[in-house]
Amino acid sequence: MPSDLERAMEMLVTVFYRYSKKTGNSNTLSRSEFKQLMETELSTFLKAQRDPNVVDRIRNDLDANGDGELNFEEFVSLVVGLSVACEQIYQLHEKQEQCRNRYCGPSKH
Ligand SMILES: [Ca+2]
Ligand SMILES: [Ca+2]
Repeated sequence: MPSDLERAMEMLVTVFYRYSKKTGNSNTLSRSEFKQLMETELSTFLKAQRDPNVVDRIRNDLDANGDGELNFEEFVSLVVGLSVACEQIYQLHEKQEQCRNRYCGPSKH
């Protein structure tokens, strides 16, 4: 039975290939494949963005070797970046909880 982290890593690869296999090079995401991935898998994140060109902007940032396609390594840096942002929110939330517990006492008696 795989651990949560092992499953998460496997899912990352699975999701990447679900989109990268659609057209052209099956190991890389083209512009439209990446757009589909973002719109389907990260729709909440996308909706929070005001820049209508955010997908293209992110894609340009991620394309480290400048070949116009995103390989798995390039794609993963997006996931890492978003995970770090997510962890910061988590940390903030934890601190609020701690703060509340310390100053207002635990909510359940
Ligand atoms: Ca492809
Ligand atoms: Ca690339």
